[in-house]
Amino acid sequence: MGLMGKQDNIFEDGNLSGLPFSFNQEVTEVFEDMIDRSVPGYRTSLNIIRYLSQQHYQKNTNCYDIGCSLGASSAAILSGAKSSHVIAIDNSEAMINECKKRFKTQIDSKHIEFKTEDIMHSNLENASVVVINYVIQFLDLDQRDNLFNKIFKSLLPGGILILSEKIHFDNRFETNRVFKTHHRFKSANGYSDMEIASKRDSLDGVLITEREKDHIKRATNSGFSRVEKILSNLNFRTYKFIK
Ligand code: GEK
Repeated sequence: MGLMGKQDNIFEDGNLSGLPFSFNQEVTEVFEDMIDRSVPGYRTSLNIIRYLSQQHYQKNTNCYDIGCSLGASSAAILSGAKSSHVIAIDNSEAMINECKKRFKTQIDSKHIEFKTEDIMHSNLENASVVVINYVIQFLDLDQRDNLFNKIFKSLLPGGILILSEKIHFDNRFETNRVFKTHHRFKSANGYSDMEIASKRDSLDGVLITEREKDHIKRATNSGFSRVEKILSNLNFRTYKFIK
Protein backbone atom coordinates (compact mmCIF):
# COMPACT_ATOMS: atom_id res chain seq x y z
CA MET A 1 0.00 0.00 0.00
CA GLY A 2 1.09 3.55 -0.65
CA LEU A 3 0.90 6.60 1.57
CA MET A 4 -2.88 6.73 2.13
CA GLY A 5 -6.06 5.64 0.42
CA LYS A 6 -7.02 2.48 -1.44
CA GLN A 7 -4.72 0.07 -3.25
CA ASP A 8 -4.49 0.48 -7.02
CA ASN A 9 -5.94 -2.58 -8.82
CA ILE A 10 -7.47 -0.68 -11.76
CA PHE A 11 -5.51 -2.62 -14.37
CA GLU A 12 -5.86 -6.06 -12.81
CA ASP A 13 -6.90 -8.94 -15.04
CA GLY A 14 -10.62 -8.82 -15.79
CA ASN A 15 -10.85 -5.21 -14.71
CA LEU A 16 -9.84 -3.53 -17.95
CA SER A 17 -11.88 -0.66 -19.24
CA GLY A 18 -9.78 -0.31 -22.40
CA LEU A 19 -10.26 3.46 -22.23
CA PRO A 20 -7.51 6.05 -22.43
CA PHE A 21 -6.17 6.93 -19.00
CA SER A 22 -7.91 9.81 -17.24
CA PHE A 23 -7.79 11.36 -13.77
CA ASN A 24 -11.36 10.35 -12.92
CA GLN A 25 -12.95 9.31 -9.60
CA GLU A 26 -11.64 5.73 -9.88
CA VAL A 27 -8.04 6.93 -10.33
CA THR A 28 -8.44 9.60 -7.63
CA GLU A 29 -9.34 6.94 -5.04
CA VAL A 30 -6.15 4.94 -5.62
CA PHE A 31 -3.89 7.77 -6.80
CA GLU A 32 -1.40 7.85 -3.92
CA ASP A 33 -0.81 4.13 -4.09
CA MET A 34 -0.53 4.29 -7.89
CA ILE A 35 2.07 7.07 -8.06
CA ASP A 36 4.09 5.72 -5.14
CA ARG A 37 4.36 2.23 -6.70
CA SER A 38 4.99 3.53 -10.24
CA VAL A 39 7.36 6.50 -9.92
CA PRO A 40 10.81 5.77 -8.50
CA GLY A 41 11.85 8.62 -6.23
CA TYR A 42 8.35 10.09 -5.88
CA ARG A 43 8.60 10.46 -2.09
CA THR A 44 12.07 11.96 -2.42
CA SER A 45 10.72 14.51 -4.91
CA LEU A 46 8.25 15.63 -2.24
CA ASN A 47 11.03 15.99 0.34
CA ILE A 48 13.07 18.05 -2.14
CA ILE A 49 10.06 20.31 -2.74
CA ARG A 50 9.87 20.86 1.01
CA TYR A 51 13.58 21.77 1.34
CA LEU A 52 13.63 24.03 -1.73
CA SER A 53 10.43 25.83 -0.70
CA GLN A 54 11.94 26.56 2.69
CA GLN A 55 15.06 27.92 0.98
CA HIS A 56 13.50 29.96 -1.83
CA TYR A 57 10.09 31.16 -0.60
CA GLN A 58 9.94 34.97 -0.49
CA LYS A 59 7.61 36.65 2.00
CA ASN A 60 4.19 37.84 0.77
CA THR A 61 4.40 35.99 -2.51
CA ASN A 62 2.43 33.10 -3.99
CA CYS A 63 3.52 29.48 -4.37
CA TYR A 64 1.89 27.45 -7.15
CA ASP A 65 1.32 23.71 -7.32
CA ILE A 66 0.42 23.11 -10.96
CA GLY A 67 -1.37 19.79 -11.60
CA CYS A 68 -1.73 19.22 -7.87
CA SER A 69 -3.68 15.88 -7.95
CA LEU A 70 -4.28 15.16 -4.23
CA GLY A 71 -2.07 18.01 -3.05
CA ALA A 72 1.05 16.07 -2.00
CA SER A 73 3.36 18.76 -3.41
CA SER A 74 1.20 21.52 -1.89
CA ALA A 75 1.59 19.88 1.51
CA ALA A 76 5.36 19.70 0.93
CA ILE A 77 5.51 23.43 0.04
CA LEU A 78 3.48 24.31 3.14
CA SER A 79 5.65 22.25 5.44
CA GLY A 80 8.79 23.95 4.07
CA ALA A 81 7.45 27.49 3.81
CA LYS A 82 5.02 27.67 6.71
CA SER A 83 3.74 31.20 6.11
CA SER A 84 3.26 30.77 2.37
CA HIS A 85 0.07 31.06 0.35
CA VAL A 86 -0.27 28.07 -1.99
CA ILE A 87 -2.46 28.13 -5.07
CA ALA A 88 -3.06 24.55 -6.20
CA ILE A 89 -4.52 23.92 -9.64
CA ASP A 90 -5.81 20.80 -11.38
CA ASN A 91 -8.37 20.25 -14.12
CA SER A 92 -9.66 17.02 -12.54
CA GLU A 93 -12.79 17.79 -10.55
CA ALA A 94 -12.50 14.49 -8.67
CA MET A 95 -8.98 15.38 -7.48
CA ILE A 96 -9.89 18.93 -6.42
CA ASN A 97 -13.04 17.80 -4.57
CA GLU A 98 -10.93 15.36 -2.55
CA CYS A 99 -8.32 18.07 -1.85
CA LYS A 100 -11.01 20.40 -0.52
CA LYS A 101 -11.97 17.76 2.06
CA ARG A 102 -8.40 16.91 3.05
CA PHE A 103 -7.10 20.47 3.37
CA LYS A 104 -10.13 22.03 5.06
CA THR A 105 -8.12 23.53 7.95
CA GLN A 106 -5.49 25.08 5.67
CA ILE A 107 -8.19 26.40 3.32
CA ASP A 108 -9.99 28.03 6.26
CA SER A 109 -6.75 29.62 7.48
CA LYS A 110 -6.08 30.91 3.90
CA HIS A 111 -2.79 29.05 3.54
CA ILE A 112 -4.06 27.26 0.48
CA GLU A 113 -6.68 27.60 -2.23
CA PHE A 114 -7.68 24.97 -4.80
CA LYS A 115 -8.77 25.76 -8.34
CA THR A 116 -10.38 23.41 -10.86
CA GLU A 117 -8.80 24.86 -13.97
CA ASP A 118 -6.90 23.93 -17.09
CA ILE A 119 -3.48 25.34 -16.29
CA MET A 120 -3.26 26.75 -19.80
CA HIS A 121 -5.99 29.21 -18.72
CA SER A 122 -4.68 29.98 -15.24
CA ASN A 123 -3.49 33.41 -14.28
CA LEU A 124 -0.18 33.16 -12.38
CA GLU A 125 1.35 36.12 -10.54
CA ASN A 126 3.71 37.29 -7.79
CA ALA A 127 5.30 33.85 -7.44
CA SER A 128 8.47 32.77 -5.69
CA VAL A 129 8.02 28.98 -5.91
CA VAL A 130 6.28 27.11 -8.74
CA VAL A 131 6.05 23.32 -8.65
CA ILE A 132 5.09 21.10 -11.58
CA ASN A 133 5.54 17.56 -10.32
CA TYR A 134 5.04 15.08 -13.21
CA VAL A 135 2.47 17.15 -15.14
CA ILE A 136 4.03 18.59 -18.33
CA GLN A 137 4.03 15.04 -19.73
CA PHE A 138 0.20 15.18 -19.89
CA LEU A 139 0.02 18.45 -21.88
CA ASP A 140 -0.08 18.74 -25.66
CA LEU A 141 3.44 19.22 -26.96
CA ASP A 142 2.57 22.57 -28.53
CA GLN A 143 1.27 23.99 -25.23
CA ARG A 144 4.39 23.35 -23.18
CA ASP A 145 6.46 26.38 -24.29
CA ASN A 146 3.55 28.74 -23.59
CA LEU A 147 3.17 27.41 -20.07
CA PHE A 148 6.88 27.86 -19.36
CA ASN A 149 6.79 31.44 -20.68
CA LYS A 150 3.80 32.16 -18.44
CA ILE A 151 5.53 30.64 -15.39
CA PHE A 152 8.72 32.59 -16.04
CA LYS A 153 6.78 35.87 -16.26
CA SER A 154 4.92 35.12 -13.01
CA LEU A 155 8.12 34.57 -11.01
CA LEU A 156 9.94 37.30 -9.11
CA PRO A 157 13.73 37.57 -9.49
CA GLY A 158 15.28 34.70 -7.52
CA GLY A 159 12.08 32.69 -7.83
CA ILE A 160 12.26 28.99 -8.72
CA LEU A 161 10.49 26.43 -10.81
CA ILE A 162 10.75 22.83 -9.60
CA LEU A 163 9.98 20.43 -12.43
CA SER A 164 9.68 16.63 -12.25
CA GLU A 165 9.12 14.57 -15.38
CA LYS A 166 9.33 11.11 -16.85
CA ILE A 167 11.79 11.26 -19.78
CA HIS A 168 13.07 9.15 -22.65
CA PHE A 169 16.57 9.03 -24.12
CA ASP A 170 18.09 9.88 -27.51
CA ASN A 171 19.41 6.38 -27.75
CA ARG A 172 16.71 3.73 -28.23
CA PHE A 173 18.87 1.07 -26.53
CA GLU A 174 19.24 3.19 -23.41
CA THR A 175 15.49 3.89 -23.42
CA ASN A 176 14.84 0.12 -23.62
CA ARG A 177 17.34 -0.76 -20.91
CA VAL A 178 15.92 1.76 -18.47
CA PHE A 179 12.38 0.78 -19.47
CA LYS A 180 13.13 -2.83 -18.49
CA THR A 181 14.51 -1.77 -15.12
CA HIS A 182 11.45 0.42 -14.52
CA HIS A 183 9.29 -2.63 -15.34
CA ARG A 184 11.18 -4.56 -12.63
CA PHE A 185 10.64 -1.68 -10.19
CA LYS A 186 6.87 -1.90 -10.75
CA SER A 187 6.88 -5.71 -10.53
CA ALA A 188 8.74 -5.50 -7.23
CA ASN A 189 5.99 -3.14 -6.04
CA GLY A 190 3.36 -5.80 -6.70
CA TYR A 191 2.10 -4.99 -10.21
CA SER A 192 1.66 -7.99 -12.54
CA ASP A 193 2.98 -7.96 -16.14
CA MET A 194 -0.64 -7.74 -17.29
CA GLU A 195 -1.34 -4.65 -15.14
CA ILE A 196 1.86 -2.95 -16.33
CA ALA A 197 1.06 -3.64 -20.00
CA SER A 198 -2.57 -2.51 -19.68
CA LYS A 199 -1.63 0.72 -17.95
CA ARG A 200 0.98 1.38 -20.64
CA ASP A 201 -1.66 0.89 -23.36
CA SER A 202 -4.09 3.17 -21.61
CA LEU A 203 -1.41 5.90 -21.28
CA ASP A 204 -0.53 5.66 -24.96
CA GLY A 205 -0.98 9.13 -26.47
CA VAL A 206 -1.91 10.56 -23.04
CA LEU A 207 1.53 10.63 -21.42
CA ILE A 208 4.07 12.02 -23.90
CA THR A 209 7.64 12.11 -22.65
CA GLU A 210 10.48 14.27 -23.94
CA ARG A 211 14.25 14.10 -23.57
CA GLU A 212 16.25 15.78 -20.83
CA LYS A 213 17.66 18.28 -23.32
CA ASP A 214 14.14 19.27 -24.48
CA HIS A 215 13.17 20.23 -20.93
CA ILE A 216 16.37 22.16 -20.35
CA LYS A 217 16.11 23.97 -23.69
CA ARG A 218 12.51 24.97 -22.95
CA ALA A 219 13.52 26.38 -19.57
CA THR A 220 16.48 28.37 -20.90
CA ASN A 221 14.47 29.58 -23.93
CA SER A 222 11.78 30.92 -21.63
CA GLY A 223 14.45 32.88 -19.71
CA PHE A 224 15.62 30.79 -16.75
CA SER A 225 19.29 31.49 -16.16
CA ARG A 226 20.25 28.62 -13.86
CA VAL A 227 19.44 24.96 -14.33
CA GLU A 228 20.17 22.31 -11.69
CA LYS A 229 19.43 18.63 -11.93
CA ILE A 230 18.26 17.64 -8.46
CA LEU A 231 17.13 14.02 -8.86
CA SER A 232 17.68 11.27 -11.37
CA ASN A 233 15.90 7.97 -10.79
CA LEU A 234 15.84 5.64 -13.81
CA ASN A 235 13.78 7.58 -16.41
CA PHE A 236 12.46 10.18 -13.95
CA ARG A 237 14.11 13.55 -13.32
CA THR A 238 13.64 16.56 -11.06
CA TYR A 239 15.14 19.95 -11.98
CA LYS A 240 15.38 23.32 -10.30
CA PHE A 241 15.27 26.35 -12.60
CA ILE A 242 16.07 29.77 -11.12
CA LYS A 243 14.99 33.15 -12.49
C1 GEK B 1 1.97 15.22 -7.02
N1 GEK B 1 1.77 16.88 -8.80
O1 GEK B 1 1.46 14.30 -6.32
N2 GEK B 1 -4.49 21.46 -16.27
C2 GEK B 1 -4.50 21.14 -14.95
N3 GEK B 1 -4.13 19.93 -14.47
C3 GEK B 1 -3.76 18.99 -15.36
C4 GEK B 1 -3.72 19.25 -16.74
C5 GEK B 1 -4.12 20.54 -17.19
N4 GEK B 1 -4.12 20.86 -18.49
N5 GEK B 1 -3.31 18.12 -17.37
C6 GEK B 1 -3.09 17.19 -16.41
N6 GEK B 1 -3.36 17.71 -15.19
C7 GEK B 1 1.18 15.66 -8.23
C8 GEK B 1 1.07 14.55 -9.25
S1 GEK B 1 -0.24 13.73 -11.57
C9 GEK B 1 1.13 12.83 -12.14
C10 GEK B 1 0.55 15.00 -10.60
C11 GEK B 1 0.87 11.45 -12.58
C12 GEK B 1 -3.26 17.05 -13.89
C13 GEK B 1 -4.02 15.73 -13.81
O2 GEK B 1 -5.41 15.92 -13.60
C14 GEK B 1 -3.31 15.02 -12.66
O3 GEK B 1 -3.96 15.23 -11.43
C15 GEK B 1 -1.92 15.65 -12.65
O4 GEK B 1 -1.93 16.68 -13.64
C16 GEK B 1 -0.77 14.69 -12.95
O5 GEK B 1 3.07 15.74 -6.77
O6 GEK B 1 -0.25 10.94 -12.44
O7 GEK B 1 1.88 10.81 -13.11
